[in-house]
Amino acid sequence: MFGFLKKSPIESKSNPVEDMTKKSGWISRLKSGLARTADQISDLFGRGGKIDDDLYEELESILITADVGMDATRFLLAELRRQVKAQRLTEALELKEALAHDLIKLLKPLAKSLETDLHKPCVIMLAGVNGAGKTTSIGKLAKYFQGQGKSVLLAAGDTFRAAAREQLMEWGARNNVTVIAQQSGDAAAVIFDAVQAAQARKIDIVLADTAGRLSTQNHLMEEIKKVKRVIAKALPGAPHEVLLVLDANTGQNALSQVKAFDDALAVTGLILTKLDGTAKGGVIAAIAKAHPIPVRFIGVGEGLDDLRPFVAEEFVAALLGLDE
Ligand SMILES: Nc1nc2c(ncn2[C@@H]2O[C@H](COP(=O)(O)OP(=O)(O)OP(=O)(O)O)[C@@H](O)[C@H]2O)c(=O)[nH]1
Ligand SMILES: [Mg+2]
Repeated sequence: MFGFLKKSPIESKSNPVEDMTKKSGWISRLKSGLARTADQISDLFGRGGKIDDDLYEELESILITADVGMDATRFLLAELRRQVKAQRLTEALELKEALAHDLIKLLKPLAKSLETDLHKPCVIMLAGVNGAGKTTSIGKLAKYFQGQGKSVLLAAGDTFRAAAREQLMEWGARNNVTVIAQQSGDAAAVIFDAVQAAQARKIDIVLADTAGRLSTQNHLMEEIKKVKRVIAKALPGAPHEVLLVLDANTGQNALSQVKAFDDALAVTGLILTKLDGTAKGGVIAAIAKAHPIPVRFIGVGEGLDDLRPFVAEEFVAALLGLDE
């Protein structure tokens, strides 16, 4: 019934046996990350029975607890009631199936993959609050793009802490890619140099790290806007992608981060990290409803392979605990 899980694009080139192992590892991590929500859904619908007001009410509270948020929850419930009426559904399990379809419909528009072939170098800038997973995601993205046969260069644009530069250098060494860094200097200057170096060396992709900041820190938001303007001076049209990195554990707060960073930087894509932890995952639905921006990648761990493109069907299956 729910056999809609698709093959992820990253696996298209390699060995099929290896792919199956990697894929099942990925799915099981995602599933265990979202298990809290999936367990509640399974408990609710596992009882079977008929569709009634209690079922709707319990579903509403599960969705809100799962960080789906009031707006998206109300929207989903209204959609479900409409379908139940139109299709004359009566069984709880039919409601679960309708929920899966509605969630996929809501999330599918966010599953747009990042196109890096249109520009050379394609300059990708990462932003987000402190500790969201920017630097770690850059490490994983370097591996991901190299896996597609692309050359990558990293820009150590977090110039606030020496440790941040070293952290990026380490990811660079692990992936065997060049990291452009300066002992001192500002973020804009470092990334400007990196873009020029990438042009000179005919590199395909530049990944630019930036320091974590809260959207309420006005001077830091001004600083990152300047970083973006300076990148455009090094290469007109760049940055080609502004990725906002969100920690899935921040729940509804992620939505305010999306709004604030989008206002400041015109964010073109999101990365949702730490879906392997205690995250409830529903915030993607809240974002899809209130402020839709493509979710380019999701992260389910600290390892190099723990980042993949967002696939709506795969995500919904994990969130609702559906069988493949
Ligand atoms: N479990 C888990 N941990 C992650 C994931 N992504 C990042 N982390 C961890 O989160 C912590 C912060 O990650 P960083 O990449 O340093 O975050 P950052 O956004 O660069 O942080 P600042 O530069 O301080 O703003 C590290 O301990 C990472 O290993 C993920 O998908 N899952
Ligand atoms: Mg960092």
